[in-house]
This record gives sequence, structure tokens and C-alpha cells, in this order.
Amino acid sequence: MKIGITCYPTYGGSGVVATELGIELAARGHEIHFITYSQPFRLTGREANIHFHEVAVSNYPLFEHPPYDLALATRMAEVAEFYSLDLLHVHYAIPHSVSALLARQMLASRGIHLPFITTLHGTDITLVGLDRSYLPITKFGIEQSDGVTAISTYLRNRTREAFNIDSEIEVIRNFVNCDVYVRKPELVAAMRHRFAEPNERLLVHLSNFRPVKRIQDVVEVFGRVAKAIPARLMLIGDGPERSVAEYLAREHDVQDRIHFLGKQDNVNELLPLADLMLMPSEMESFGLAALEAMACGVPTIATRVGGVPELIEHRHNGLLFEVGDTSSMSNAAIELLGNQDHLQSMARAARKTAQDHFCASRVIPLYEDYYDRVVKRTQPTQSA
Ligand code: GMT
Repeated sequence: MKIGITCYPTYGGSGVVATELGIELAARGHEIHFITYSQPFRLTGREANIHFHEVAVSNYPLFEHPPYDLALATRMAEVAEFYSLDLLHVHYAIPHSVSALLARQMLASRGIHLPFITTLHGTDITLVGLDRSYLPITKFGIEQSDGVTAISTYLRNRTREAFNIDSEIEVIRNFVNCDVYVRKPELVAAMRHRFAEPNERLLVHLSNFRPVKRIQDVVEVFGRVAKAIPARLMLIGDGPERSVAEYLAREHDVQDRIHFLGKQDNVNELLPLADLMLMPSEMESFGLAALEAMACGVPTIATRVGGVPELIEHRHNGLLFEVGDTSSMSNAAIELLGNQDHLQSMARAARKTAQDHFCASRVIPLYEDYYDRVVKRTQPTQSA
């Protein structure tokens, strides 16, 4: 198939999923066209079967806000026509589904058929889409899509309920490449000493440092853990809450025990170095960062929110707590990190969950099957 993909190409879960999806589809022989404002950060630009089309927004003194959505719609239509795309797949409803809708209409007026699928990732529904000013257009974009997928059952139900939408929403969960996200003992042996001494436990947090991630809880939990056992923390990512994390690290007197690594491209090499992941988010529609850690054999202490319980089973492959319950989280972390047998069996269970349910090899065929169904059911009828 020839598939156009649009997403937010910089750091963020939806962009990661969209890019990894494109890479996996290209490896399976599909022709992939990324239509985005910059090259998705996980692409090298050298992958076979992958093309990148930059959306340039021309500015004009009259525009206080350059019309990106229109530039995107125009580019979508151009690329779709030039490369005879079968389908557009947009990630994150706002504004991508509305741009795709415009592109579909522009092409239809010239007799060209271009169905589009919208994948909902979470904050497009739970935060942005529920802002009253965005709600009607988000609902319209979802309803007008030829197909809609959500990354968890939680998000599907939440979307239906919040937007009063009856139409079908297919649940296709986040996935991970289990061959890339895997613990390689030789790599761990070569790299771990850069971040922790052999007698120290290493914790990790990976996010875009937005308020919804509750970075303050990450630092607080780590502060308590570091007072009880020798430990260090890798903070991977960057965003508005990073300076809060730095301030709190000093408050808890653990600034020398935290590695502020910023944005990293090689998270698949860093995650396996850790013993435990912290994801105390206010909300996660799925929790891709936890899945990536689990595939690397790193269990997660997370919050019982959104779609997280669809990934983490309490006490089996990770631990779940109420939002803000940092005292229970730190006690559990201290106990788990002090019990090697328990930690190892949870690490094995985490890897097994990723392998059995969330590997790209299992999830990508679900997207392919969905694409086929959407293309078939939207095929214009040939008049005799
Ligand atoms: O978590 C974020 O703030 C980024 C956001 C995004 O859309 O880029 O992530 C959402 O999509 C991820 C990939 O599908 C999910 O794994 C995250 O759980 C989801 N984040 C939230 O729901 C807060």
C-alpha cells in the first residue's frame, strides 16, 4: 500500500508511535510518505521505502498566526495525488484530522479518492479536545474520519463518552519493536558504570516533562529511595517541568544522584541499564514509556490511571498506585529494589507481557488489516 502519515514529528508519544509505525510498515514492503513540518526525530532519513515531505508554512506580515493547518492540507493533497496514495493516516486529532478532511475534499472535487484514518493518542482527547474552543472541531474531525483508532480501550470509551460519538473506534494499542527494545547484557555491562556504581540501584524516568507527568512525584519518590538505599536516577527527556525537577532535586538533596540526560535518541540503550522505571503520571492513555521499559526487562511503578492497567498488572509485571501517593510508591520501590528475586521475576514478567501482547510483529498486522477494511469499504462505486 502507499500510505501518507502525519504526526507531530518532535518528541512525544504520538510522534514516536507514528514514526515507528511508518518504519515497521516500510520494512514490510509498504511505501510510506511522512507529511510533517520536520523530519520525525526517530527517522534517519536513510530508510528504504520511506519518503519525507516537509510542510513549509509561508509567512506573510498579515498573518499573526501562520495557517499551518491549511499548508498541511495542501501538502497532503499534493503528495496524495503525485504519489497515488491509497490512504492517509494521521496521528493526534488536532489539527491533523481536519487538515486530512480538507485534503480529502480538495481531491474529491477532482475525482480523486483519498480515505483517511485518525489515531487518537490521549491528550488530543483528554486535554486539548475537551477545551471548549476545540471540542466541536475535534468531534467533527473524528466523525468525518473514514476510520478511527484509539490506543487503549480506556481512550476509546472516554472519547465516545466525552464527545458523544457512536461511530466505531478500533482499539489498536501501542507497540514496541521487541528486537530493538531488549536487554543486551554485554551492552549493559559496557554502559551501566557511567550511571551507577555496581552496589547502587538505578531508576529511570522518561517523558516530555509536562505537568501531566508529575515530575515532582518522580523526584520525591527518588529522594525517599535514595535516603534508604544507594541509588541513582536517570531523567530522560525535556520539557516545561525540567527546571522544577532541578529545583526539587536540590530541595531533596539528591542533585548529585540524578543524571539529567535531556532528550536522547538512544532510549533503547539507556532503558535496559535501569532496575526500575517511575511513571507517576496524572493521566496516561496507554503509557508507551512504560512499555518500552518493560520490553527491556525493566518493571514500572506507575499510577492506576487511564489505559495503564491495560499494560501493567499490579504485582505481576509492575506496581500501580493512586495518583500522588508518593509514600506508597517509595516504600514499594525500596522493598522491590531490596529483593533481587522479586525484582527479577517482575522484570521477566514485564518483558513477557511486552513480547506476548505488544511487539510490533503482533500489532502492525492489526493496522494493516484495518487499512484494508477502510480502503475496501470507502471504495467509490464504479458506475456502469
Ligand atoms: O504523554 C504525552 O504527553 C505525549 C502524548 C502524545 O500524544 O504525544 O502521549 C500520548 O500518546 C502516547 C502514545 O500513543 C501514549 O502512550 C501516552 O499515554 C499518551 N499520553 C497521555 O495520555 C498523557
